[in-house]
Amino acid sequence: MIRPDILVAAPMPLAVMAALDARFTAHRLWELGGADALPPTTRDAIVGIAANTLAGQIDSRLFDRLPHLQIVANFGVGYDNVDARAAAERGVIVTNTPGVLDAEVADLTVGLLLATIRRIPQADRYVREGRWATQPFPLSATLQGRQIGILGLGAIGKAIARRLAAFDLAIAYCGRHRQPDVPYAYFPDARSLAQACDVLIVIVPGGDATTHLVDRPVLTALGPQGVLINVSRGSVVDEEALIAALQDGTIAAAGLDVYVNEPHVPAALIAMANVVLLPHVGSGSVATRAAMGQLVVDNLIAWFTQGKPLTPVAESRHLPGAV
Ligand code: 8YV
Repeated sequence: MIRPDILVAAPMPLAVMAALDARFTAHRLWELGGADALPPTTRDAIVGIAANTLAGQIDSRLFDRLPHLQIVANFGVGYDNVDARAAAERGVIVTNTPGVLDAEVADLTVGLLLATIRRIPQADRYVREGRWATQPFPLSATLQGRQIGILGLGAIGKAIARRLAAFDLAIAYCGRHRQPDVPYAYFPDARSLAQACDVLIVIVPGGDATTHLVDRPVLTALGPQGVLINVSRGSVVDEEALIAALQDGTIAAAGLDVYVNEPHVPAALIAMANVVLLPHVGSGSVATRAAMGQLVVDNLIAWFTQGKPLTPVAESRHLPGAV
């Protein structure tokens, strides 16, 4: 088989890099000094990109430099790092990694929620600092009796809802449409959902349509017992409004896996005792990252051998080969 030239935008798990090297001529962007440094012969040869949410924007600027690009296979279910509309205009297919990480992210979300409300990391620090012998750890708030609001009831949102239903909690959701086949209460916008709940779990896709969906009025509606959990994208929450809301008691606590300017976390959040901060690890187990990487490889192979990607994103589905 010919070995198509692909650009790997950021390092992938080692086994995934090996699988890419086995089937493709894989150009490592981080070793080449960035897109502008690519020699013209390489640019002309590249027909695919293995992208990663960590690797910056894959957009028209890059597409302009790669005249023979056919497919962008993204390592991640979210693909706000890829301008999928601009890609479609050029006939370039975009794929993502749905399905293989839903359970992992949902598990982590439940863990982060419990950690935030029961103050598990703070309790761990308390023991390590030798403070238990002096005074018992202060009692925490409770998860029990809470009204859970899920902002974005896609596959991961549903996996979170199923898990929290097993905790005997009332669940409501907000999304673009009411879903007739789910047993949870529906609210048409983030503010009315927050008004009805005291836990708000953010799991909508990132991008322009959801930027600052959670703003000051939504946080005010969540209320002084309110807990915000964000496992989607930092851009969905107005980070400054969140910091102010945590500082002045508008809401009680937050558990965050994502931030506006990753990997930089605002010093104001780090300084607060009522937040639990994770370094974007929702899908971050060895097994799940391997499954995501395999799906990136399989999408590229399916495209170049059969002209048919496995998991094209919505913006690509009208393109030849994607249906
Ligand atoms: C990242 C994610 O892809 O799937 C997503 O949308 O945010 C993550 O799984 C992962 O952190 C690798 O960059």
